[in-house]
Amino acid sequence: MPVTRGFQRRRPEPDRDRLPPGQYDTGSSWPVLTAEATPQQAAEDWRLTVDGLVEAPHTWTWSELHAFPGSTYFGDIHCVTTWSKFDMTFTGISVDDLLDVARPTSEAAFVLAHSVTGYTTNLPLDDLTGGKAWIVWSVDGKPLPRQHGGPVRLLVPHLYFWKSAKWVSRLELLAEDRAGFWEQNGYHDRGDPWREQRYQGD
Ligand SMILES: Nc1nc2c(c(=O)[nH]1)N[C@H]1C(S)=C(S)[C@@H](COP(=O)(O)O)O[C@H]1N2
Ligand SMILES: [Mo]
Repeated sequence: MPVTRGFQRRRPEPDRDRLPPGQYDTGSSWPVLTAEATPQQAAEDWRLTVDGLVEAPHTWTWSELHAFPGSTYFGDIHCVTTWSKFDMTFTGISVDDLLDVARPTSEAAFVLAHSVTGYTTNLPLDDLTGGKAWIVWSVDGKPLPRQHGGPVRLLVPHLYFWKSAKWVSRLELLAEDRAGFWEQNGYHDRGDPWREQRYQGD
C-alpha cells in the first residue's frame, strides 16, 4: 500500500545524543528509588550543615537557605538502573553559594553528602562546584514531593542520580574519598553516565 510520506506514523526513535549509553527514556513516569524509610521531618525544622575541611562550618535553617539567590536546573537526570528522565525543572540554590560561605580549605578534595536517614554518597568536590550542583526544594514549580527527597535534596544531574542524596542534611568536606552507601556496595566512586561508570572498576 502506498503511503504518503507526510502521513507516515513516526516510531519514536531513542534520542541517541541525549541518552547516555545503556539508558532508556522513562517518559512521563518518575520512578522512586529509596533504600530507607521516607523521613517526615517538617520543612521548617530542616537544617543543612556544611562542615569538615572548611574555614567556617555553617548550619542553615530552611528560611536561611531560601535567602540565597534562587537557581534553576532545567535538563535531564540519569539513574544507574538505566532510566533517564528528560526536561526536569528543579529549583533551589547553587551549592557554590553554600561553599562560598563555608570556604573549603586547600586540603578539601572530596565531599560526603549525608541524608538525615543515614544514607551517604561521595563525590569529588569539583563535581559540586562551578554551577553543576544544587540544593533543591521544588520540581516543575511544585514543592519537591517527600518520596523524591523533599523538603530538600542534593541535585548533581551530570552524575548518576544516586549521587543526588534525598533529604540531604550535611555536606562533609574531606581530603580523601570516603565511600558512601552504594559506593560501599560496589557502585562507582564518580558515576559519570556518559562514561558509563556504574560499578567500581568501570
Ligand atoms: N537518602 C537517599 N537518597 C537517595 C537514594 C536513597 O535511597 N536514599 N537513592 C538514590 C538513587 S539510587 C536514585 S536513582 C535517586 C532516586 O531519586 P528519586 O526517588 O527521586 O527518583 O535518589 C538517590 N538518592
Ligand atoms: Mo539509582
